[in-house]
Amino acid sequence: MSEVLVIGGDGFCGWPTSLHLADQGHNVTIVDNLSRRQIDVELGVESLTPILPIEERIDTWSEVAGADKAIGFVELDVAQDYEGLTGLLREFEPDVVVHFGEQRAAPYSMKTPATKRYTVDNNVNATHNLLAGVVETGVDPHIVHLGTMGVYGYGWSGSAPIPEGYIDVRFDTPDGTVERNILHPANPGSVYHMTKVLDQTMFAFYAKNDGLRITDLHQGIVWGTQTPQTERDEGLINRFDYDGDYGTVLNRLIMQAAIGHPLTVHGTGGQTRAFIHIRDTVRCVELASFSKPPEKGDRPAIFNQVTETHRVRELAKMIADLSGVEIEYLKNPRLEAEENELNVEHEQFAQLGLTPTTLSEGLLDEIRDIAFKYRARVDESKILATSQWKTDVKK
Ligand code: NAD
Ligand code: USQ
Repeated sequence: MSEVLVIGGDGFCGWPTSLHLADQGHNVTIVDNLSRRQIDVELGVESLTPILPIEERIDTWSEVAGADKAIGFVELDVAQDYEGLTGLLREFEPDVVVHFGEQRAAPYSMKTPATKRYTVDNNVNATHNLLAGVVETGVDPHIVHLGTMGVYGYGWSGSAPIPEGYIDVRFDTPDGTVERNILHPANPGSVYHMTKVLDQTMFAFYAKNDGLRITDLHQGIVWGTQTPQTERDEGLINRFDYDGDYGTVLNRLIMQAAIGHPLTVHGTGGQTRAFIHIRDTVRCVELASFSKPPEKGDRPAIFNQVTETHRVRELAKMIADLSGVEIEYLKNPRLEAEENELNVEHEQFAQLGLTPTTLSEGLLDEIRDIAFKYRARVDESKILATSQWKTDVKK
């Protein structure tokens, strides 16, 4: 049994991961500043699913799972309260710190100068405070961070496989040809994705300079809602974002199918992206945390946390065929390749024993059990994505 801190454990990925790890018998404490709930208030939106306040969620879990699997909660801003964070590291001496605690929506990060600056301040400081705090306290947890496939960019290498984090390069110098295995070149597509690129540079430095043990999970777009633990009581239900800022593409299309709203495809829908079901996210975090922690002195371990890739218009067609709802091709608010190939290597999790939930298995359940059930909670005025990547140059 390990001591685990889950930073961002009240969020979409963090909540089911906390329950999963507690269910496995680990001592889990959630550290969250509840900023995600505050941003919902700021945007005037709510999760499609009715999520309970954190204290009530945690109490429900204790009742359902038993006091020996209870989860702790500390309200703390890891980007702002460095002393509080080091205090927690000293108090808990965690074996593992899972770090989900960042502003994660690309459209929100591109909305206004204020949201750009908030995203950088929050994400870079949160990660750096954790790294500096681990060094200062001398506690030696395995740090498991949720990064993104978007650090690689889309279409940079055509259909060539994207390796798991590191790539072989060869270049000529006056002294001959040099061969290296380096971090894959970064090509972020939003301020949010850029912060994940900055994170991975900080990880490389702290692993090299201070011997921190770090795993960075380059996760694709997470879809689905429930896991075996969140299904155990309605009070444990996971959040489901559908709005134009925080809703991710597949869950948005699923929700739109349930209410008969035209499926919102940006541009030609030729964007190919990587996906993973939330049930597999929680399992991957467990596998990465405990099966293969890096040794002191190793460079950060990097996994591509994805199970399948799909083109947006093909997803929309699949959902249109299932639901009878039409597809609407909208002017793309983002600056991104209209068409891209995506060939992602993701062998490491398969080798550790992950058996993925595929779209063909989970899609209908998701439409029926979640989107259709809670469709009355949708605010249709919040569906379209309004955040623009490029603003007109002001005179
Ligand atoms: P989320 O917004 O639902 O959850 C993030 C949580 O972190 C929230 O509860 C928020 O309150 C908390 N948080 C943010 N800043 C904090 C701070 N300074 N101090 C303490 N807590 C803070 O996001 P999510 O979808 O659960 O994503 C979790 C992580 O996984 C993010 O880092 C994201 O970049 C990554 N990720 C998500 C997806 C996806 O599709 N959802 C895909 C790839 C990677
Ligand atoms: N898209 C549509 N219609 C929509 C919404 C999105 O066509 O209604 C398109 C977007 O233009 C984009 C693609 O779908 O081409 C994916 O958009 P998204 O919002 O589902 O995903 P993204 O902005 O990339 O971000 C999400 C998470 C982020 C995570 C990332 C993983 O919010 O935290 O890092 O997925 S990845 O995309 O692999 O980098």
